[in-house]
Amino acid sequence: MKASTFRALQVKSRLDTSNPTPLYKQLRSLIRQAIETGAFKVEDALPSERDIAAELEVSRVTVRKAVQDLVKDGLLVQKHGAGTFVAARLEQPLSKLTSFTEDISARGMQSSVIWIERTIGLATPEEAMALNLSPGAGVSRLHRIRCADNKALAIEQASIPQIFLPDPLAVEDSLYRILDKTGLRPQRALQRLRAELMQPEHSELLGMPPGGAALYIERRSFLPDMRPIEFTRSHYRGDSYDFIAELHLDNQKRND
Ligand code: 16G
Repeated sequence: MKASTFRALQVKSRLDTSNPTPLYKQLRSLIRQAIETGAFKVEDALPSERDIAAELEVSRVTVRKAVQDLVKDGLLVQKHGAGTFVAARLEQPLSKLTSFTEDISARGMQSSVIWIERTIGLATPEEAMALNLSPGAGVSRLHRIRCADNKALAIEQASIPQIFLPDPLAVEDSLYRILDKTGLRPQRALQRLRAELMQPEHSELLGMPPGGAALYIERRSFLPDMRPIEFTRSHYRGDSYDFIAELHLDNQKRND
């Protein structure tokens, strides 16, 4: 990307010195908009700080502060010696029942796990309800940070009936790999998504500023005989992950 891209987007004329909002914040939101609307493409290199400052007739400090904030928010990445780039977003089709490990490796990236907890406990009322267990039944709990190429993307808390996963320590990286091995791979899942603000304890674990956008996802998955096998609650960084749903016109309408 050249500094002239900023001209094409009329960034300079949209910066308003009479506005009480500091210039770096105005510039930050204009760059954010350009990324979110696709005007700045994923993995595009940003022009140098000096070129942007010259093009927009603002100080280099203004450009630096705007860029640094967007790096902190995960929209831009700085590669040592190479410059600043628009960060890649990961896309997951909502209709495929895949695992995190599979999703990430399908994109040519390396997935990894930072374990917070792997324990056995008695089902809470919420877990018992979600997993169709009697109160007090045993559950294996996996609490972990999920990373792609060492960048923390989500915090995940999975509960699996203990009868299906007697030893949570058996899961070294992929839960679905272990379930596959024991013939217990889920076949169907229900997912509920909602937007949330990143909670302070999560933002710290994901290395992003508190109060940023996050996506909460709950997955309940089932074995072919409909017994629930998994109840997982995930908090994804809102700035790095897109969930894509493919929609079809229903047959009734198609025949109208
Ligand atoms: C995904 C699933 C999660 C599942 C995990 C298994 C979503 C929102 N969640 O993260 O429910 O437990 O994959 O991944 O997609 P693994 O086999 O890599 O542990």
